[in-house]
Amino acid sequence: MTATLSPAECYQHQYYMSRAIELAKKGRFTTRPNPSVGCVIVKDNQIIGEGFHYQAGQPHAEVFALRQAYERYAKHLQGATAYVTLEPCSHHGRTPPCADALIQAGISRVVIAVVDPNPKVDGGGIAKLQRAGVEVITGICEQAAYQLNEGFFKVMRGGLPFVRLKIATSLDGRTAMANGESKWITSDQSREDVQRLRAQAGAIITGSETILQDHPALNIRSQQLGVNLDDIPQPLLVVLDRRQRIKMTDAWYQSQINKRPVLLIQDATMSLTQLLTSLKDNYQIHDVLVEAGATVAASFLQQGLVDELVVYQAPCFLGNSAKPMINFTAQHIHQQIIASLVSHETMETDIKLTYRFDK
Ligand code: AOF
Ligand code: ZN
Repeated sequence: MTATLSPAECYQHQYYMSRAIELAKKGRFTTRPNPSVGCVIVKDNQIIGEGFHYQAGQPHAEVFALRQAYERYAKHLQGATAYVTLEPCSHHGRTPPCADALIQAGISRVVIAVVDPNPKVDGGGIAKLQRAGVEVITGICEQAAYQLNEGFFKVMRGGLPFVRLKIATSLDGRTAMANGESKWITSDQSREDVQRLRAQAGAIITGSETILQDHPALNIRSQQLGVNLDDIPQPLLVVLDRRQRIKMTDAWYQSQINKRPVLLIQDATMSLTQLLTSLKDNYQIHDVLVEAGATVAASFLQQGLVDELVVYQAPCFLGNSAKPMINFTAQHIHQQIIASLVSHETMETDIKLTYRFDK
């Protein structure tokens, strides 16, 4: 829908939308299960209001931006343009519809990056604005806005939660010594980065072997996430325990359930697809982080359930008796699992490699 815009208009819209995307990112660890959304209000080529959604239940991005615009510019917003990274909502949820708030404020034009696929909205916000005579432009910085909330879009469009698999490995593809020792192969910066992955996830999935071997905390504890730690919901910890080796009376289990939600999967008949379906339907989870051993990692990969693989590779060799990063067997080259590298970054002594899988 940008076809009729001149290059100069396109550039202008992209400029302000980029700012709205930056604002949206400020909520990326705290809005779950809601999407991260940013909004900028522009009048006479000046930003007069900025806002972003911070937590579910709190006002949406548009409301914060309008409040700031009112404060700075009185109530005369005629002629102003609102840039929003997601279509303004049209439903009465935990908060009233943002489309109504924009109309009542007298906003003349709304520029939207991406349509909200939530069935409660899904074009309803755009229709409402247009009926009220507000000009609507969509599709500005669409890809970047989509990337803000990949899990939300995937689930709202009928898919399973977005699955990210994280593996910390040596140069020879090993994750720990045979006796379980693994602290620490990767750098401080890599481990700090994992805190970001956890803070974006509604659930962390691990296996009973990892729990019994390492007693890991698998929680968010970093003070460097740019937001108050108390505002970040601890992800649901999902433990795959088909052999029923973990007991509710275990010290580890007791220590966890006092601090965060834990889901123990002891039903051997439940498939990973059924688990992911249940996480989205019953727990409103859109993003999952798999932090597990080689067997669980292989199951997710072989079943084609991984959207993104993040590998932190440390500059060491652990040798042949150390544990492999992935546990699967293949006889023929056509049985290989192929990933596509999308980015690489250094993390002190390590490299962070991010891969996607063709679906
Ligand atoms: C917007 N602006 O900043 C956000 C939107 O329960 P509620 O009332 O918070 O509504 C949540 C839904 O609203 C969410 O699933 C998504 O469709 C939309 N999020 N919409 O206009 C915002 N965060
Ligand atoms: Zn809204």
